[in-house]
Amino acid sequence: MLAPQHRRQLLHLVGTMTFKAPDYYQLDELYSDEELLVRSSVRKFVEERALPLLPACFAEGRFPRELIGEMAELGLLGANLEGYGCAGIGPVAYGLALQELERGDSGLRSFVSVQGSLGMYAIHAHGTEEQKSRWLPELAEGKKIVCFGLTEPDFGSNPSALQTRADAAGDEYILNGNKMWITNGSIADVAVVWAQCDGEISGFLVENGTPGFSSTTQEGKWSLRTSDTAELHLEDCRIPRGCRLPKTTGLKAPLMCLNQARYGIAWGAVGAAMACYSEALDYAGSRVQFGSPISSYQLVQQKLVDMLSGITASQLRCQRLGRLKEGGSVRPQQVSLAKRDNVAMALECARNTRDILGANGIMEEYQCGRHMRNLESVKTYEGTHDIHTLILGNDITGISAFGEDG
Ligand code: TGC
Ligand code: FAD
Repeated sequence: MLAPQHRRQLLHLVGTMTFKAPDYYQLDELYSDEELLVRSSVRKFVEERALPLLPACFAEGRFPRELIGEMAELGLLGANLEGYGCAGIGPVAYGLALQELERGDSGLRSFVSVQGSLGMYAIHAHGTEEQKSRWLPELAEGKKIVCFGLTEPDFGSNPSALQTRADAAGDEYILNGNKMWITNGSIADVAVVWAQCDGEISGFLVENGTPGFSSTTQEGKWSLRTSDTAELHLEDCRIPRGCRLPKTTGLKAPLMCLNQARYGIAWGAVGAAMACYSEALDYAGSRVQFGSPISSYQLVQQKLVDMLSGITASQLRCQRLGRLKEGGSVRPQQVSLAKRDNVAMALECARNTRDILGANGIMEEYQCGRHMRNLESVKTYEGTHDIHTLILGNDITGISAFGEDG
């Protein structure tokens, strides 16, 4: 249920929207007023506040930090969590919000996914009352930023064998290891770090500024350029015992967080696809070649129809997944199918749009190239496309094809 202060903020924001999203199967009829309100307010925010900034941020390789406050006011940080100043919206409203953010840019959605679904969720689900009260309100207000350090240089798809260690020493833990590809890594006030401890994977809250803890921004990305990505270094980093997330014993704890973020990505990808489809449809209707708009040619129509068909299938998948999540019966493998297929669909839409735009498709002033480059990262993170194929293969055959460690 949407908290009253967030509802007031959303109503204030809703106005005339210029973007008309494809809704071929009239899914809007299936959303509640509250879900539609969340969607339209985030749509307006993206249109008026984010999209004017995002192309330049992408060109500069800069995360638009100035948008954090407004996203917090909209209740977008930890939006689907209950209490501690979080908005407490339902899974479908949350999905629609992420869809709109990623219509702007995958980097913007990434920030919100990591802050809420990975970092805040980890503390909310696995933390003590003291850890929750200390961190969650300020994280929801955007006054503090969190990152989630699971991946390491040598352990990406297979985090079960990660090497970072936490060794107990009196009333402290000593952490040693390196994390890589960490979203929000160099701007975070606190990192959720996953480490081997007493023979199990466990989560630890490491504050920025702790001696022995540092980060290095990963420069040179041609994808997700509006998102901060960093390496984390832990060198004899001592933290109080109370910084361990007590309910984390085993890989299941971080995987539970990934589930939340993968769910959001499934919706987000639809937003990126919508942005591309809309650009392709507009362009094809106005670009004249051989005496007619290119939208009048069968081959171009086929591409447009393929995009609409993919978007519609993904919208239906999200809708159903959201209702299952609302009812508490969604399975991780169902989330995997949606993350895998919706991202592949969005990437295909971005590539088709680039093609329909001809030479213009490679220009920064059009969105499809930025979305296409971003979606290459989205395809890889939170479990690669192929890892989700193996998760599903395992589910339907009962046979794990991950290899020796799987
Ligand atoms: P496995 O034996 O299958 O599972 C271990 C335990 O965990 C349970 N489990 C899950 N629980 C909740 N959600 C899920 N999705 C779960 N998947 C498995 C499982 O039931 C078991 O529980 P129990 O009680 O029996 O102990 O573990 P495995 O070692 O065989 O690993 C399986 C595998 C390969 C699927 C897993 O390691 C995996 O998902 N790998 C991909 C790694 C990944 O996704 N990394 C993401 C890093 S974070 C990130 O990318 C953020 S980008 C965000 C942004 O910027 O937007
Ligand atoms: P690898 O695991 O080395 O995989 C390489 C290739 O091998 C892939 O194609 C993969 O599908 C394939 N492969 C691997 N195993 C198998 C197998 N058993 N069978 C068949 N094929 C296989 N991580 C975090 O912890 N926190 C973050 O905030 C975060 N943010 C990220 C942001 C960005 C921009 C990017 C690009 C990544 C981020 N990641 C983050 C890391 C991300 O989760 C990993 O990149 C991802 O899990 C894949 O790991 P890897 O890159 O090491 O690839």
